[in-house]
Amino acid sequence: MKEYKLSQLRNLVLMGASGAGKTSLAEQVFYLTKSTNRLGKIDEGNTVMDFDAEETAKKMSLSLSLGWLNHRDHRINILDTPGTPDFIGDAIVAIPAVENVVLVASAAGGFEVGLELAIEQLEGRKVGKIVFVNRMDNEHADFYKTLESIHENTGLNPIPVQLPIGRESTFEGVVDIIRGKAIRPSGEGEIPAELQAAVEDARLHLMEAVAETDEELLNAFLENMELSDAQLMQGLKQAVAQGDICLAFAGSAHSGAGVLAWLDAVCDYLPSPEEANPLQVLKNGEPAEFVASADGELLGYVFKLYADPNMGDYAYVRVFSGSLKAGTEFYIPEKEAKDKAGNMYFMLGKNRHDTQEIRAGEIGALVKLKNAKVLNSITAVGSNLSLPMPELPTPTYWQMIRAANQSDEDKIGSALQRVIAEDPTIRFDLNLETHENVISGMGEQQLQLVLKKLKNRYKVDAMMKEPRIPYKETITASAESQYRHKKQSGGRGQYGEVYFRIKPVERGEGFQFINAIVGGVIPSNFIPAIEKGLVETMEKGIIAGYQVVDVSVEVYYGSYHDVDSSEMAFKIASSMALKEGFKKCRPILLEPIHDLTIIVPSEYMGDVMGDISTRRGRIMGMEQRGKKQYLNAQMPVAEMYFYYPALKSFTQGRGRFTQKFSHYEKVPDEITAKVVAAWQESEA
Ligand SMILES: Nc1nc2c(ncn2[C@@H]2O[C@H](COP(=O)(O)OP(=O)(O)O)[C@@H](O)[C@H]2O)c(=O)[nH]1
Ligand SMILES: [Mg+2]
Repeated sequence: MKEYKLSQLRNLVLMGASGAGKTSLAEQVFYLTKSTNRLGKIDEGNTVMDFDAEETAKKMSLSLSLGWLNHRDHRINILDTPGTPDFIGDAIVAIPAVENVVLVASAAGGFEVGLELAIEQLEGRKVGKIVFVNRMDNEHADFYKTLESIHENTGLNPIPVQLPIGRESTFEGVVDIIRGKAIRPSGEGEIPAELQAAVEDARLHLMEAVAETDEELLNAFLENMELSDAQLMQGLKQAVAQGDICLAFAGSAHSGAGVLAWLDAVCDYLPSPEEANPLQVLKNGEPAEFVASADGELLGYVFKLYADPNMGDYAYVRVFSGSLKAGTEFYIPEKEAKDKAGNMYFMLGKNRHDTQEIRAGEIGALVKLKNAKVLNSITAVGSNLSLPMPELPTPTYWQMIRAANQSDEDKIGSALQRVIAEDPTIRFDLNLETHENVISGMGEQQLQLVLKKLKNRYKVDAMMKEPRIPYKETITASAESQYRHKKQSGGRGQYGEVYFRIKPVERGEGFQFINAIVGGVIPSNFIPAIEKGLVETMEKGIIAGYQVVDVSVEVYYGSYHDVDSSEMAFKIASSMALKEGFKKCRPILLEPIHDLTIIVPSEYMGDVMGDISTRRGRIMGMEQRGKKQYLNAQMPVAEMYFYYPALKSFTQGRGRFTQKFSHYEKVPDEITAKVVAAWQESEA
């Protein structure tokens, strides 16, 4: 492979709604630049980027994939991401791996929720962003309306640098307003007469937008009411690299019109890795700036794992500085561990091209790493550098998961680990209260895909169902209780008797055991058995099968038998005394309550607030930010587990939320009665 200088490299991630045409655009550019020799189609399931079996079956991207091409002595790396909100994690993690985000919008689809979500991920990030208005060949395609609707709904203001020539069936190419040329698949020409005025307008609009990003340029612009070509180019590149301006393009991934013109613009107007310097890094854990260079210190980033069942796990890696060479050791600061780069590749979909090194500015894949995972830095052994990592959204959807057949129980663990390592937003925990394995993430589609991968790749049948609510049991009053366990028929007998005072304690105090036995009415060697009887009973639950918390039990009296008393006898007596006493103490259930921040366009606020109260939620406050309302609320987990699908349905998919545990709170009596009855039935 040819050695490219940093200035000849461009790294792009394609983001936007599912169906906008990201994968088709990638396919078209690979074909037009002869990276591939045939044009694959989504509908035929033969594109370069959607190579996974699940993707070809669904005819849509479900996971990030990598590709590259050469154009005009530049090398362009393209990361294609899935547009479904469930799979946003891949894109969030990929953004720091590139200098440029290409927001692919459909010219014909109306405003797209997936695009809005993508744009939200760019807030506050210093990354180049451009809008590619695709599907210009489509019925109802409207370049200007699409840009307007993006501006109106998200506040992002894309400024055209290329204008479409024609639309729908007459869409034939674009005019580049900086170069002043019409560019059609057949070649370059003069600007069509009917577009002259629009091009003039757009050029002035672009100059104005560029001038507004820099004081010196603004003064120059105000003086002459225009910028020189050199001023415009320099200001434009600078503004794009800083993320201060968003350029807009038009094209059709389907016909290819506008696509090569856009690739030219990628080379001419978008920042190279060199222009993105300095990088924000951490030095000994503290924020610092770092100038990346081809012969500088090694610094890289792992942004995707792909578990190929036959070839092993691929780690997709961006190298920012220095060079990662095959056969060398490197360090992962987040793991405080070393790893070794074995074989390495440049990936075009699933096709591997061997390489001996991945140089600064390039993106490649490593295999058989021992320690490195997604969101890890790659540094030289002994380095004090690392990269700040993007924050991931909290889960919004939960399911318990287990093997469908008991015989698969041993296999499911390791297969599940490999599958979920591919998607950084999926979490997997054993819930200590309900003893269920709970898998959580961004939505149903995402978790269903986990089941499919388990089956197709690892031959494990798994099932999911609603998780149990991790209720807890506690009491609201004090009582005394007594139990004598006595069995003295035949053989060695059993004998133990305890007297308890049972009291509620403060929320969060857990279990307190007080030994108030005096005068040896129970010998001290039996006291631990009494405590053990209590702990075991509390773990199992008393009224509904949930852990008992926030209770104090004082053993203050009892009796024993010289021969028949045993630890077992006292354990049983203790357990029985607690069970009987507990029921006299007005027991209740506690349920976990979470803090939610719900983010919706303002027009849905009324519906969202009404719905929260039907879910036993409490509104804690709200704040308007841009076009969105941020609503803080508290909601019981029992309602939150099912909240996301509902929120999506009455906000046309535009609502979302983040959440975290807040506290435990009393369950309303009528719900407690139902939970208790259900448990009694299952025990009967
Ligand atoms: N008419 C038309 N259809 C397109 C265009 N780009 C993509 N499509 C179709 O739109 C559907 C979704 O395309 P895809 O590339 O999978 O979109 P993605 O989800 O953004 O990757 C497929 O059926 C494509 O054939 C385009 O420019 N024009
Ligand atoms: Mg796609």
